[in-house]
Amino acid sequence: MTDCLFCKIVTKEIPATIVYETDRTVAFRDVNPQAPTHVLVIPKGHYENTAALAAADEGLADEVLKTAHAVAVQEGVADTGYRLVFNTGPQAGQTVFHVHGHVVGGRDLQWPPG
Ligand code: DGP
Repeated sequence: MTDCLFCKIVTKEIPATIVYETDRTVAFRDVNPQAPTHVLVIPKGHYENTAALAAADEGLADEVLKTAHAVAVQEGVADTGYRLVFNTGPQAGQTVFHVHGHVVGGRDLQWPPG
């Protein structure tokens, strides 16, 4: 999608700190981190939200999930604990409409979230 911010990170038109990549996914540091580890995991293809990702090609949602866990392992937060959050829709605070999972960890996290 031509004017999607995260599509431009995939094509490297916009710089980002990429920490992990597979054939169909990429993970990069959030520009406004909320915790010591705050990485966004996305499919390289454009899917607006979790509903679109769930309806995508077989295995893509699975690959996004596996990439998120691989990032947590790589960041050293898999054992201490981390949160994987997909804000979906305006009431959940989704601001970028290319589906992304936030991998957040490295500090105690409050529950319930705000
Ligand atoms: P959400 O509110 O769930 O749609 O989260 C969008 C996240 O995207 C937010 O935490 C900030 C991050 N973000 C926005 N623009 C950029 C950018 O240009 N680069 C990077 N690395 N992250 C961005």
